[in-house]
Amino acid sequence: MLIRKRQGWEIPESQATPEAVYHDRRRLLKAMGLGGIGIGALAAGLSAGFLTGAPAQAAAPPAPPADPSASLYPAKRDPRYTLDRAITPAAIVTTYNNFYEFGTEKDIYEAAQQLKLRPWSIAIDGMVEKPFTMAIDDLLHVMPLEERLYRHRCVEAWAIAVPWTGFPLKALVERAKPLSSATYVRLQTFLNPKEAPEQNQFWYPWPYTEGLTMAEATNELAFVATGLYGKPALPQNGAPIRLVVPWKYGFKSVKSIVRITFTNERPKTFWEVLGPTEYGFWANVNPTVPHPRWSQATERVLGADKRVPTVIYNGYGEYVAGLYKDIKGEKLFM
Ligand SMILES: Nc1nc2c(c(=O)[nH]1)N[C@H]1C(S)=C(S)[C@@H](COP(=O)(O)O)O[C@H]1N2
Ligand SMILES: [Mo]
Repeated sequence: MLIRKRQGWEIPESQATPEAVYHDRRRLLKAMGLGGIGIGALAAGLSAGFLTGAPAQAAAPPAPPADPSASLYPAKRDPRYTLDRAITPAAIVTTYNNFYEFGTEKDIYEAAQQLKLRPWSIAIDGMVEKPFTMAIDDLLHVMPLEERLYRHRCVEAWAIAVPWTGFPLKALVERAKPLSSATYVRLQTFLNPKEAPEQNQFWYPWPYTEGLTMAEATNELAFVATGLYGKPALPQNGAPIRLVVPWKYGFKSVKSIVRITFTNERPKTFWEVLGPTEYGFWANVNPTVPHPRWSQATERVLGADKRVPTVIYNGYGEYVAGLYKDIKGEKLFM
């Protein structure tokens, strides 16, 4: 966001393929590998496979390990959360991403496949009765999984609408048993430069860190996503577990979380450290408060080829406006 030079929201129309592509992504990838034999490889691949008598399948890439949580999806949709727009095609949401650990452009989805999703565990620590660590699959089995349709508004003024699967952050906070003295929760992404090459760039304050007040974290809208489009999440979208806080700019929705810390100090967040005059702790969506370098009045709806007016709290004011009514002297909208 800070260092981008071109308009990354210009998504080529060719990427706007139907949702079915996502639903069959693994099979598609496999088919593409096999397709190499059928098409291009009639030149190259034949020598490797056919001429030596090896089966054609030998040229296919190894299938990714089956996701152990796959049977939990799809979860029942929670009808309380409705959209004012169409769900964005999955092919866009899974190929147009911000995930700086894998690069600063929008096309990191291939690089992100290096992220190993198992084993994965989440540490709960800080001001809690008793710190603990939990394996993702154990957590998934005790949390109340549901599907919610949420709008997402990036600070860069593009927007998507996504069917997330996950559970309310509040359920995890309750399980963590924070002390009454805890006033903030800090959420951190993994740190592994071997899998995430951009984490070798020392000028970034890795690991990516975000934070919420306890009141925000226990608001019913604050969601922890473990899947999308009725399937386990993919690495590029922050698998296996990410935050989704749809009334705030997208950078608050920290991906691929490994640690959740309860504290009485306001967390210093990744983007706030990098650009304190442009990105703050609160980052609530507000069309009337421009970013120092661009307007926030409208947003580009990916896949719909149009701009629409941005709405305060991204349209979720009825849930969250009350959180801020008594807060004075804070930059709530950056
Ligand atoms: N760890 C981590 N989390 C992150 C980011 C990131 O670069 N690293 N980018 C954020 C930003 S700016 C946005 S808009 C959303 C994008 O989520 P999506 O790619 O799943 O749409 O992830 C957020 N979470
Ligand atoms: Mo963003």
